[in-house]
Amino acid sequence: MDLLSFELQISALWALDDFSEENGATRIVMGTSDLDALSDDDSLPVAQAIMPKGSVVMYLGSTIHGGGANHSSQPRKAVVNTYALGWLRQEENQYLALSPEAVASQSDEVQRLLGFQAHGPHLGVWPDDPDGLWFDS
Ligand SMILES: O=C(O)CCC(=O)C(=O)O
Repeated sequence: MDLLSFELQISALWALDDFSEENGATRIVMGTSDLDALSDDDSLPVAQAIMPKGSVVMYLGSTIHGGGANHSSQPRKAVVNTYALGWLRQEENQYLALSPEAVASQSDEVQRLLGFQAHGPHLGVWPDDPDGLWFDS
């Protein structure tokens, strides 16, 4: 499967205040997945998450979105939970369940599936790579 043929991220944005046009409720460009398409087509519909406090709007990581201008006199508060594939862990803690030798005997692909990989330079890294099992993703 091509790495970019599936979604890597999904976000849930919870409104802690009423979201309105005036206070810049979240705007989502419908049907977008890349900026090139947007620059070629400025007629794509933009939805605005006008919703009461306590509501949630969810969007895929590939969807172009952002906060609107807040023309009210109050801040517009929200909590955003973003679930990104690179941050997920498996249910079983394979780091403790498997010995380093058992992991080392597996292919690189299986080691990655077991969670022995880093997500970028800062997430899931182990300083100094003491057993040689960690590598760049
Ligand atoms: O301010 C907003 O409503 C959008 C926030 C946003 O785009 C984000 O946190 O990813």
